[in-house]
Amino acid sequence: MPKIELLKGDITKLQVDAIVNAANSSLMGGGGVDGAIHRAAGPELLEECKKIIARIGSCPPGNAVITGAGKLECKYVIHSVGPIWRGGFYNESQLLRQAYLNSLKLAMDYQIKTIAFPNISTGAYGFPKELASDIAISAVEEFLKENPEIEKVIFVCFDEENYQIYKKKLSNV
Ligand code: AR6
Repeated sequence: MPKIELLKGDITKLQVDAIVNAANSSLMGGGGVDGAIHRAAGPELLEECKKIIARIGSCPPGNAVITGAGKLECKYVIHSVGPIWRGGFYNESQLLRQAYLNSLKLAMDYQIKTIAFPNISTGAYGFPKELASDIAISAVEEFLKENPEIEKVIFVCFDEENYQIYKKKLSNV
């Protein structure tokens, strides 16, 4: 069975152990997938995020934190902060890679077996989609090689452009 899967649609509907949120450093919610996840999960999610921020101050790009999932079908939400694209001059690629890897590390810490990612940074944060998909796929593939305990990683594409990019690149999995 392939370990990496591709889906088109709304990540909030998935029944997996964890879904990843493309959050911002404040963890206070926002638009895009972040807004959709907070709406679907209900106010509990924001309460948990507030507690984390009270403890850590902020969640910088490349980092991730984990909460419960409120009313969602999954067990956990991993809030991962991608970089804002600023022309590629500010270490954005490395930070995006870290956003994926740190999410997967948290998944390992919590014995998460199935995890779904949105296309972090490719919406409001403007990261070029082709480049972002290369980084996301290679980070996940490398991590899975070292950590076979994770059973399934799903890339969830919401927009058609990302879906077509991932479909082309994952046609061999
Ligand atoms: N399910 C899956 N993917 C989605 C959904 C959904 N329901 N809705 C949108 N997407 P964005 P970013 C896709 O902007 O670029 C927020 O305001 C969308 O098509 O959500 O990392 C945060 O609070 C795109 O491919 O996140 C931050 O301030 C992808 O999700 C900022 O935006 C990411 O787009 C983060 O920007």
